[in-house]
Amino acid sequence: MEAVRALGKALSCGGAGRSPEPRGAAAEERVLVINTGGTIGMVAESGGLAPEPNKLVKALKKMPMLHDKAYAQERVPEFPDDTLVLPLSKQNKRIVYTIKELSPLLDSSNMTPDDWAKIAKHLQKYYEHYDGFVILHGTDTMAYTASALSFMCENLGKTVVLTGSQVPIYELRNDGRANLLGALLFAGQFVIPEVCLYFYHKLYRGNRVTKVDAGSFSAFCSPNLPPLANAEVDITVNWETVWRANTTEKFRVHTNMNTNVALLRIFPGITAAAVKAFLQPPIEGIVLETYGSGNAPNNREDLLEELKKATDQKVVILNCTQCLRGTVTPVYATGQTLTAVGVIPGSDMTPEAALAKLSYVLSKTDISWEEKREKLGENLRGEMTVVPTGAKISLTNSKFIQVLAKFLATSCKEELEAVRDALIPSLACAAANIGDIDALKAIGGQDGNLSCEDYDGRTPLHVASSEGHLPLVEYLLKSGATVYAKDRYGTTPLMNAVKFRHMKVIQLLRDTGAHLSNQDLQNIGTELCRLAANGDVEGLYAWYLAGADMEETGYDGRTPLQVAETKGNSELLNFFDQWKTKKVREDEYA
Ligand code: ASN
Repeated sequence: MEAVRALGKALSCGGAGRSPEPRGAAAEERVLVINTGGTIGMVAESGGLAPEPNKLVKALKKMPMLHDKAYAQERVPEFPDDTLVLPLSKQNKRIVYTIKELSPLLDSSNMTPDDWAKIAKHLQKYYEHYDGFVILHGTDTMAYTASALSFMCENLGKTVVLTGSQVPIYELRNDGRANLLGALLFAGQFVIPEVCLYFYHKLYRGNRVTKVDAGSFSAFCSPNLPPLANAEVDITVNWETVWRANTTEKFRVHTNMNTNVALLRIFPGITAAAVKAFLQPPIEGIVLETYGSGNAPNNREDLLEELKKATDQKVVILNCTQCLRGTVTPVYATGQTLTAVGVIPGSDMTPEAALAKLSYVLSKTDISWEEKREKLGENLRGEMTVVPTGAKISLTNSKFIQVLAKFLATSCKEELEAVRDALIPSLACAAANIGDIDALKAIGGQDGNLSCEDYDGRTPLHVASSEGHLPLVEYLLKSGATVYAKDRYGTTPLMNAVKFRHMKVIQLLRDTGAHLSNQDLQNIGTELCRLAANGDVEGLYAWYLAGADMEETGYDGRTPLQVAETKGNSELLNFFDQWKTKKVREDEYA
């Protein structure tokens, strides 16, 4: 928390004595850029293109589209050296971004699971300090890293975007500038709580992409899932596709991936000896890349026998198609035979995602081998399609919207969609206001996004937190509502719960990863001293639960405890006594 506050002070209006940000000024969002290497920051050397350390920040500072020098100099003289700021966005936001360069910078062909763990640990370390994250990465293995991070990041609630380029950013014609800018805008302006990959105007789900072109700016494709967002003339986010953790658990990273996994591509004439050699210990799991909709020869007893022997010995085999697009289905006898020897159908996962999932699931020590097999068939991070295609819920199935639409005399699908988009935020906030879970369920069931914002940027979670509707807050969180939503004043659901002193809601939001921001902590010492001066124990307890530091000093340099001591209020002193011994009793204040 100290670090957040230090950064907050450095980036705020210039420290003590300066007037606060003028009313109506753009909101500042903080993004951490983790530079791992890749072509984006490479220079030509005698041995070919290679990453060059300590060069990127200096170069970016000279690019007006990626750094607003005047703003940086005028508003924040203490701007740290590694921190840059984008020009004002169309959405009236300032994205302040800090670049952390990993050492050594790597061509992504040199990356290993240890490097994924290094990135994940950085995400964990700085998670509460930034609104979103960008990872600069080489394109060659970006799909592998994106897939791996999607599993390693558990209960993710913030936007993580991997990007890079095909041509170094230092060259006149390059794709690095646009890719970095797009990634920063997504990470800073939207809460898309996924590990995403941004490339050539499109934001993809990271575990759905594969590199398909070595010589084009459009290097990636997401064959089985449309992009999460398109950055064309306008930025459009496909909110209904966005994957959400649906949990009340805090963000954490899982880094000890199992490396005894491999990819095996079937081909006509593959020998049983080759398969046997491949499946020897220490191998614990393989992704079998099969033909078409998951087929392998069913007239090759020798091959099937090797596969059966391996699954009997608890080697996990996951079936994915060699085709770029499509899914594993039990249509053919040649596919069904594989299931019969214990191979798990992998739906429409990319081989990159399947390998990462295998590595992640096999590394879990708290579940049995049977449970691991089960997990591999489940959709853990949106990496596979579980709803049969064609069964997509369509707007015309929605009774509720139809009734409204009829009332409004609309007729075509586009009109219905427009009606839905316009009404859902208000309806969802109204339902949250009266604590009506059934109404919210009905809205959610209409394809409604329960993180939708009303005209003031307020989400149902803001409203439910203000009202203290605990079961509804829990329902929203489990339905994927984000704890990091900010309304137009920069207020989060946590601050709403603090303001209206709903202790159980504060606790639940904190458990889900909510934390106080720099904005919330400005003048916190003075606020705590004011509460102490008023003998307002409940107010102090609410801030305490939200994570505020009770030792903050007020404008006159006194701590809340010192103020309490001069007041001599016994309830207040009792609270501080409990706080000192780290034993604040919930039942007394909640
Ligand atoms: N070899 C480079 C890398 O993956 C390719 C690139 O970034 N375009 O690091």
